[in-house]
Order: sequence, then C-alpha cells, then structure tokens
Amino acid sequence: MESKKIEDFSEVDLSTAKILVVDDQPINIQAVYNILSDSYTVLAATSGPAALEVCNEVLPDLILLDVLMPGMDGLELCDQLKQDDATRDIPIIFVTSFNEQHEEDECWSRGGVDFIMKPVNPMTLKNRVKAHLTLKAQKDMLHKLVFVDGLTGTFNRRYLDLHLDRVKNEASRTKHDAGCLMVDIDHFKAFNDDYGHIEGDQALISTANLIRKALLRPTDFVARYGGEEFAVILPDTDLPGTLEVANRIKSAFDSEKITNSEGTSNPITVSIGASTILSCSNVEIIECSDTYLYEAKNRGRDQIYH
Ligand code: GH3
Ligand code: MG
Ligand code: MG
Ligand code: MG
Repeated sequence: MESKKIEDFSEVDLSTAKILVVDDQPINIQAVYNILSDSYTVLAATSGPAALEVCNEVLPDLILLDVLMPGMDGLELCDQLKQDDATRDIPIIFVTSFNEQHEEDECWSRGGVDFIMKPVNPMTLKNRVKAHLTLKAQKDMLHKLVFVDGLTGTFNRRYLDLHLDRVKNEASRTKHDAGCLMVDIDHFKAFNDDYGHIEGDQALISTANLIRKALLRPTDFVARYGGEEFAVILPDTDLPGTLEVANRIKSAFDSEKITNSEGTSNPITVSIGASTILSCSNVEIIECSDTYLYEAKNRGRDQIYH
C-alpha cells in the first residue's frame, strides 16, 4: 500500500528564494549572478546603505556579503542587520578575499553563517547557498508548526507567552503603556451544536481574519488563546487607544456579519475585555483582561468592558 507523506522536511521548495549580493565591485556581483540566477532571484547592492534599502523593500532569504567596501563595510552592515528584528534571521554568507585566519574569525563572530573565498568556485557557491537556504526554510517551517495556530493562522498561546514577555519588558522600560484585549465569541457552543463543527471552524477562521483586519499597526498582534478566544496585544497604546481598537473590532463584527455558510444563522457577536499593562500592574495582563471579559459576558455579551 502506498503511504502518504504528511510533511517532508528534507524537500523544501527554494525556487522562489531571493538572494541579495552585496559587493562594491559590479564585476563580482555579475560573477555571482551568472552562477545563481538560473535557480534563484538575485538582487544586488553595491554598498551597505543600498543593501539596507533593498532589505526594507524586499526581505531577502539569504545575503552574500563582501567584507571590504568603502564607507560601511560588510562587518558593519552585518551588525546593523543583526540589530533589526526584521532582518536578524537572514543568513549571511561572507564572500571575501581575506586570507588571514583572524579576519575569517571576525566574520564568524559577527554572526555570519558561512564564509566563501574569492574568487568563488561555482560549485562551492551553489552548494553552500542551497544548504543555507534549506536550513533557513526548515527553521521557518518548524517555527510555523510550533508557534502558529493551524486552523486560523494566527499565533498560538505558546508564542503569545513569549511575545507578551517582550512587550511587558518594553512597557516597563519605556513607561509607554500597552493594551490587551481578550475577544471571545458569544454562545459559540450553540453555533457548533446548531450548524456543526465544520461551520464552526469556518466561523473561527472568519473571526480571526476580521480581528486581524481591524488592527492597523504592524506591531499589533493577535493570538488564539483558547478554543474561541483571541488575545490582542497593542504595544505603545494607552487605554483610550486600546478601547478604540476594541470598538473597531466590535464594529467590524456588526457590519461584516459572520454567519454560517447558508447565511441562515444569527451573525456572530463577540464580547471583549480590555485593559492595559500599566493599569493592572498587580495582576497578569491576560488575567486582568479576562476578568473584564467575564464581566462583559455577565452584562449580556456583545459588548466591551474595561
Ligand atoms: P459564551 O458566550 O459564554 O462564551 O459561550 P460559549 O458557548 O461561546 O462558550 P463555551 O466556553 O461554553 O463554549 C465554547 C465552545 O467553542 C465550545 C466548542 O463548541 C467551541 N469551540 C472551541 N474550539 C473550537 C474549534 O476549534 N472548532 C470549533 N468548531 N468549535 C470550537
Ligand atoms: Mg569589496
Ligand atoms: Mg464563547
Ligand atoms: Mg471561551
């Protein structure tokens, strides 16, 4: 009997990978381009600042980085990329003509994942690039499996815990408040009982999408906290701002009306508990918002309480 693979980690699709080549000499970029452009999209930059600009527009999957460049050199560029959350995890392979061991050591210690000598051997370059792209893709896949909720595509509770630690630390460091909403679907058990779990799952997906759509800042964050309950974390947001987002979420449910697929059910409504980190310093923020959520339920559901 034929067995079906659920997930094959060894075979990842690298055909859409984007590789950024940074070198002050266009002739070196051309050489790398000739070797790699059949297999990948190759982007180019001839200086550190130009490379940062490219990274701002399209996040590359891997960077091939020259060390000696006028102005910002490769090591400096590497430092800058490692300081930014968005670019920190991009693997960097240094490509250089250094031949002193201590110079190579410096590249490793700055966070490079590999090191290739100039002039590059095409086979070495191809295989090193393939190996590091594969590792990165596997790491991303694992990250998704561990931290993303399979049904709704939002982060899961495990990731929420890690994220919340970072937000709490940042709020106490900067004294800038951060908001937390607990959003729970009303009478969802009845919805499942009436229309079945498949329809229930679909409504959960729509609910997650609606919440996501109501969040406007890139730093706003949503995770599935439990069955039909979502946690929304809003860094750098005071209580009025937090309530504004809560109202936006509630209005979205009022106007978009999530129903069963036939459109015969009552539209889904949600209850929301809202609080901020600095206003509930003695209790865990989630607990604080959850208490308010409970109160919103007690007061008749389909409302916000804080
Ligand atoms: P309340 O207004 O007090 O929140 O009532 P409720 O029925 O929404 O809350 P309760 O905690 O009693 O039930 C939650 C229900 O959510 C139970 C289950 O039917 C449903 N649920 C939880 N997780 C899932 C899921 O992954 N898929 C589906 N289809 N339903 C789920
Ligand atoms: Mg150079
Ligand atoms: Mg509920
Ligand atoms: Mg619940």
